Amino acid sequence: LRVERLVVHELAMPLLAPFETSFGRSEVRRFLLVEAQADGLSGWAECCAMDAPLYNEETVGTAWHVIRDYLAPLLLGRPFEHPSEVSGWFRAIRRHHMARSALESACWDLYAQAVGQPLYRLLGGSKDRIEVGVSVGIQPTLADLCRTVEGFLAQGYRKVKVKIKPGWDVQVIGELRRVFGDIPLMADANSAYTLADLPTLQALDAYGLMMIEQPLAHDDIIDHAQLQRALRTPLCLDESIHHAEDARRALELGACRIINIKVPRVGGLQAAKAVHDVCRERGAPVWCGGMLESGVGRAHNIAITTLPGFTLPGDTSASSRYWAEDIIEPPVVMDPDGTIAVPQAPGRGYEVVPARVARYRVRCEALRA
Ligand code: OSB
Ligand code: MG
Repeated sequence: LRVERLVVHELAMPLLAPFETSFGRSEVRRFLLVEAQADGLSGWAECCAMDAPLYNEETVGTAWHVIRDYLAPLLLGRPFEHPSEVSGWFRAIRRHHMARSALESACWDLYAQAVGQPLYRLLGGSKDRIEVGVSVGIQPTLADLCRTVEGFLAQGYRKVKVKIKPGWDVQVIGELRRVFGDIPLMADANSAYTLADLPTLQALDAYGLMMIEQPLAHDDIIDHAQLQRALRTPLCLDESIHHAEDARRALELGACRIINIKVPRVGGLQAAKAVHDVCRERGAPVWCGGMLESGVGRAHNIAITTLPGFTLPGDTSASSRYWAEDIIEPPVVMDPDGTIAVPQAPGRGYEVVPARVARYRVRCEALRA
């Protein structure tokens, strides 16, 4: 296969409800879709970089630039036997993992369609259903939070992750435990704390959380190792892990016991498999994180979650948790038992609806070799 044409679409889709984390608040999700065309087929993937460089250093604008001016020229017209080759073509480019991931993941989808296999099977996955949870943003009040969590629990989500920040932490977790008892509960701080907050983080230890995600700096694994030694609750790293070597070092140092794998954060599906393998060799569970993706990114997240080391429910919630109308058909649906059925059709398994892409599109460019 060789990608003959690469179409980059920029979309702006309104979220059903604003999503607030310790680094900011989103009401409209701006993101890129890439469409890799070859032999009459289109492979699709999503670039989940956000408006502003607050989660990581990438933005919609940097991703557009790096895809258009650096990555697409390395991809277009070059033949591959298997999509596992593609990430190597981008090796000379430093970082920009979300931009790289979009192109690489689109090649996996394209290849899966060309060989008539579902993407998940091509990746070596075997589950036919995946377990999922929901990530709940910071809410205006505790009562709002409880109402929101109650609604998600009623739908069947198997894990509740709440965003925390200084001043919205111990009291919040305490209230959720008081109201909902022993539910599968975790907290994600998106790097809002330092070791000076040890007393607060130790106070969370009393609540039997499944894990605390990325409490300390985005570029740290040393302080996280010190914190992990002071807590019973497992730490999970998100922002700090960019590739399989980061995962190996973090686990060997004791900086965490669990890793959140986001395909785009680590640079693509091949890289995500490598992080998964490192964790599995060391007996560390992984789960699939999310970045408020449209159905396209969600389809890739479902596929990677079928690998055997993904033993904890991920953040891949149903389309209806984010969107009035997703851009794929069928939408991603969660069954009342908190699982999503893995599609068995060739490729990503969800059709992209062109009229809906067009409705939310704000910029588009077709690139050729
Ligand atoms: O840290 O996992 C995170 C959303 C945007 C940026 C970072 C994160 C998140 C989420 C939402 O937690 C996960 C999702 O529902 O897609
Ligand atoms: Mg996180």
